[in-house]
Amino acid sequence: MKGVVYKSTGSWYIIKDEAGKFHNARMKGVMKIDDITSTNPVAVGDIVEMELEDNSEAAAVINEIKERHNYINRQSPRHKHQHHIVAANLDQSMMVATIKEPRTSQGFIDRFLVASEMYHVKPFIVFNKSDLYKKKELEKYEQWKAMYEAVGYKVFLVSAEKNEGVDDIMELLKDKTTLISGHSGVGKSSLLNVIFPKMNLKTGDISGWSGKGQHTTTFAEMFDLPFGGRIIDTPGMREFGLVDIDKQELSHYFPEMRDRLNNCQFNNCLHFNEPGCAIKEAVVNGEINEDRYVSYAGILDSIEEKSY
Ligand SMILES: Nc1nc2c(ncn2[C@@H]2O[C@H](COP(=O)(O)OP(=O)(O)OP(=O)(O)O)[C@@H](O)[C@H]2O)c(=O)[nH]1
Ligand SMILES: [Mg+2]
Ligand SMILES: [Zn+2]
Repeated sequence: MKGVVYKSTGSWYIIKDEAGKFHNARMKGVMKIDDITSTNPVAVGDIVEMELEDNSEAAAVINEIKERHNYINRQSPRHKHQHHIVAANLDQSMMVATIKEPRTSQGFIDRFLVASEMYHVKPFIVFNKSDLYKKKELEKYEQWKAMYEAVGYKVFLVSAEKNEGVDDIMELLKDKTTLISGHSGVGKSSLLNVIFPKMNLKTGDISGWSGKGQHTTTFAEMFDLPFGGRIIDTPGMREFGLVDIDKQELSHYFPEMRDRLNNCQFNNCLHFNEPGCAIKEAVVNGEINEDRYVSYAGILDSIEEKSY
């Protein structure tokens, strides 16, 4: 019987079958998986083949994972050399960021954008908690909006608290499978509760939330949207460690660099110290935003060269 994984705790799963019925499932003891270094072989969004156990209606065993159309992978927070598949079979990804309580760094946003580009998932960015923004934060928002829109990413300003600006996002979510990501406490679950009040997701309460990233959502979970489409809520992440990336390919995942790569003098240019570099020239001319270049350089520096 075929089904789609809606929730994964790492040891058991909730799967919706083709008739729309939900089953609790676990993995068959020994299952051959191609990516043995992953901390979670089955991820939310995966299409699986399962077998009902002992004619029981509710319990199933997963015995096959269908090939993924795409997925987003990150470094496991606990094991640096292992991967963690955030979700599979996505149409787009929504980065929820905040400029206040807490402030999301540009480095974090850019890493997430790179990961989305790498795995062919179309990202957009939502700045939440606009009700808390004063002049300084609104200026920062305008600056970021201009910078990201120039590169081709959609940017939105919303308040889940005041239910402001959310309609535009709903339009974008319709009939798509969307992954939501961002630091803990930025209001991912709160936003989903505004989009679909019946979800009634648990959100962190202000008094208990210290700003240190006490996670309220603990497992990734997918929901069907009433107006069509599916959305995946995820636990907040502190960092987004990229995996499976070479220094050489990084600039391909910055759209503003991708378009200019062919103009560099050397075809293995890392756009760092090389002469005749079209990317650095574009930064100097103001055609590439300097802050984006700084992000690029930071990520480049963090990529360990594979030793063969
Ligand atoms: N002022 C303000 N507070 C908000 C807004 N959206 C969410 N919050 C508050 O921010 C806190 C965290 O919200 P959550 O929705 O639990 O955040 P989350 O991103 O789901 O967090 P994790 O599940 O831990 O990853 C809660 O206290 C919310 O009430 C907003 O638009 N404005
Ligand atoms: Mg949450
Ligand atoms: Zn170059």
